[in-house]
Amino acid sequence: MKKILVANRGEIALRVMRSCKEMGISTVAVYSDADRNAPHVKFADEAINIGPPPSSESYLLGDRIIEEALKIGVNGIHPGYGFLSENASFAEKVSDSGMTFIGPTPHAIEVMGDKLAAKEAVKGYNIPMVPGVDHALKDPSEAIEIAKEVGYPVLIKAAAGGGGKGMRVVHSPENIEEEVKRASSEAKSAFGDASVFVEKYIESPRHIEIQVLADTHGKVLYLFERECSIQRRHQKVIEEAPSAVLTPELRKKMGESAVDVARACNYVGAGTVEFLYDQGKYYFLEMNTRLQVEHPVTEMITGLDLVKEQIEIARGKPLSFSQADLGISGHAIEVRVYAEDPANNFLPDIGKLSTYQLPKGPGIRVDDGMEEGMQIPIYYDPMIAKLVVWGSDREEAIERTLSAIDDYRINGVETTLSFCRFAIDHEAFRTGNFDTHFVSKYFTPDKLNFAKPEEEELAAMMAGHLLAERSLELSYSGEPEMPSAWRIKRRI
Ligand code: MV4
Repeated sequence: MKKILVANRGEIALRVMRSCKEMGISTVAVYSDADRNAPHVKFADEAINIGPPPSSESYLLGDRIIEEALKIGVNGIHPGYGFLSENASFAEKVSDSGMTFIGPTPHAIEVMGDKLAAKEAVKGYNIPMVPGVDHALKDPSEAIEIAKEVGYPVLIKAAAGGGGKGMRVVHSPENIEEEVKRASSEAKSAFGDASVFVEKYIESPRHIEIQVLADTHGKVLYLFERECSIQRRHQKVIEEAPSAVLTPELRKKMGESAVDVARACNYVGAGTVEFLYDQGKYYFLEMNTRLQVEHPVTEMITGLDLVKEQIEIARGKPLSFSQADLGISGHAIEVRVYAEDPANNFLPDIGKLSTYQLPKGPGIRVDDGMEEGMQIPIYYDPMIAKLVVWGSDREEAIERTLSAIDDYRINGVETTLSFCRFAIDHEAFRTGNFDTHFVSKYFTPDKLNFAKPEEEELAAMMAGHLLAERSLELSYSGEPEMPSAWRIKRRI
């Protein structure tokens, strides 16, 4: 593979191309009209315009991308995440056209894309699963029987589901048939597949996922876990590795379960196996057959470059290390910086990055796809950057992350940085005692009104100064906004 096309945009396109460059592989970017001047286009050796701004007319046009790739002698296509990354038919067409799809086989994508097919595939492996059924409900009344067996509350899930769509929690038999019908029709319209099933609802779980790597020679390894419980409406906000709750024994067991899941679908490449964790127990949820947004925390604690590994695997090379060679070094935290206003229900904020200055310092890595002066396109995911921080232990990683957030300068749009600061500085996060309900449990917009210690000091000094002036009965005609110094809102 000498020339790789990255069928994506933004930070992940850049991330993938950086590894290609390091490996001496030439890079091809694709871009929509909205991304004409985007950093990923400037970074690439070649770039191809693939259409108008909407994804459905550009980044999702698999056939068009393949056609353009063939014209310029591309050998491999990396899909990044989102867009075409978990599209089995795209993966197949790439291979059929004689190029290499840098990812798993269409079969693995297909099996893991359907939660019931995934459950079926892992059956022979003794992998812990949430109590429930392993087949689509034939009739809504079936749910009553299952719920009786596993006990309420239960969760109705769509087989083709993702991002919480088609999911409903049910607490009693009265409305269960109604909810099954609703979930089913929601699933039908969202995924074109009305199949739903029922599981025991785990009320306060943590979301822990395991990174795996599998080569084409039958070697499958686990690269430990990522803790992803801090999320808002199924959108992850903060991820870390390792998890504060796993013991070495449980880590090994979950890792081996993840390897089994990968084996069950003959997985090849980098993948992630998602588990729910609750009180020392874990349950297999699903497998994501792509490189994930939060992969850098795994890179930081293992010292590996996952994109490099993906490419070497796609070339047919055997993995150059084994399980015993892998270990966890230190602790890594990722915060996602979105152009969203946490004070206003996380409404996407559009605008120009009038100031955009990165934090610096030991252990700090920023993966981004934007630069100062750039208008954030409204057509795509509003993620500006991922701030990834490494420390020798969890405390150091936390302190470094807080400093980095404070040093990040973004003007022109509201961002989720202030929200991330709130979360990381929260007692529940610091002690590691949290679950997937962290945000709804603890966050309200008033929590964003905080100041750095030096600002509080400054405010106190100004206050003292004002009082002194007043007591001397000097006519104070200061700026009307002075009193707000007591409630400085961090503008980051
Ligand atoms: C669950 C669950 C509780 N019990 N399954 C959410 C999306 C999909 N990937 C699976 N999800 C869940 N499945 C059972 N049996 C709770 C969730 C869930 C969740 C999981 C991980 C991270 C965040 C979440 C937020 C809400 C619900």
